[in-house]
Amino acid sequence: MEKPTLLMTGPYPEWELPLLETQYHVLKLWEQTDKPVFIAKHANEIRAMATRGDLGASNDLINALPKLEIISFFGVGLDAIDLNYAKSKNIRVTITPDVLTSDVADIAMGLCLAVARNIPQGDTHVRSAAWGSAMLPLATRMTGKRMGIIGLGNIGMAVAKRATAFDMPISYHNRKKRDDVPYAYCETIEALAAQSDFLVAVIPGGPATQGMISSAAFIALGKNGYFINVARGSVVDEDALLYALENGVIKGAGLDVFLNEPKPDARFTKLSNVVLQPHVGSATYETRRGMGQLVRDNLAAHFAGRPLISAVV
Ligand code: 8YV
Repeated sequence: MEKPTLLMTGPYPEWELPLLETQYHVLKLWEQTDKPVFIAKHANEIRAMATRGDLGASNDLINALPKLEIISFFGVGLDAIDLNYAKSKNIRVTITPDVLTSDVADIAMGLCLAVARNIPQGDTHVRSAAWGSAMLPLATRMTGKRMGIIGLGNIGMAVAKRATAFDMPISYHNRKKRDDVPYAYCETIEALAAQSDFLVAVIPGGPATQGMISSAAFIALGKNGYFINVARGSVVDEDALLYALENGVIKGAGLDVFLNEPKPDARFTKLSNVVLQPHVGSATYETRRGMGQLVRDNLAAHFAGRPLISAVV
């Protein structure tokens, strides 16, 4: 039987391509100089798309592919696709949940510790041979401080589990109060911020959460509070965050995501009270292997006529 044609919007870890190529005729969109011409040429053969959270699938791209049946995301973020549009075109959409939960929660905790305990500064201190001649400023304890989680989904729960081991009392904000957790619920982000020392964002991006964490939240978090973002840059009013960091409205931030990736606002790099990461929440061998496997398993299920494993549409 002829292999179905799969359009990849961007590269996956290098081991994935040969695995995909055993099952599909793979087209590499990112290598094309004239993408619209390339799409037009292959429009009638492309039955599947493998994309990433950051690249998504625009309505224009979906519209240009009349034979498209399934879009498989390497990631869980769905802010770069219009799900209703995909649904209206009868296109299935899958994501890679669960396999990345622990790693994203781990990086959230790592950022909390890194910014509060000045880990990057300590590293620089040793490397620069300043140890012995200059003193590092004292850091802030994390154990026992109040943890506030914006978005108590799977990743939020994994953050709560880790924070519990740090003896942190936990509060959260969600669209709806959860009846199955022992944590304190706050109806607004500002109320949550007011009772947090570490405020961690793990909500999905997209229009519904755009700029949701605003200056009012930073004022409520206060001058001893830390803001951590492992969700999407879009969930924060980034100017308000920069203002808060530059003017001591909050103490510091640990950021894995930004509004403009991969070229975040340069003002972040001038600040000494932030720890910055290049969107690596899920970037471990273990998780990326799990994500690749789940993309392939969903595609295989689709073409075998079996139920999809992790479909959102
Ligand atoms: C990935 C992510 O970095 O799952 C998501 O939404 O942001 C991350 O896991 C991304 O999808 C890989 O490109």
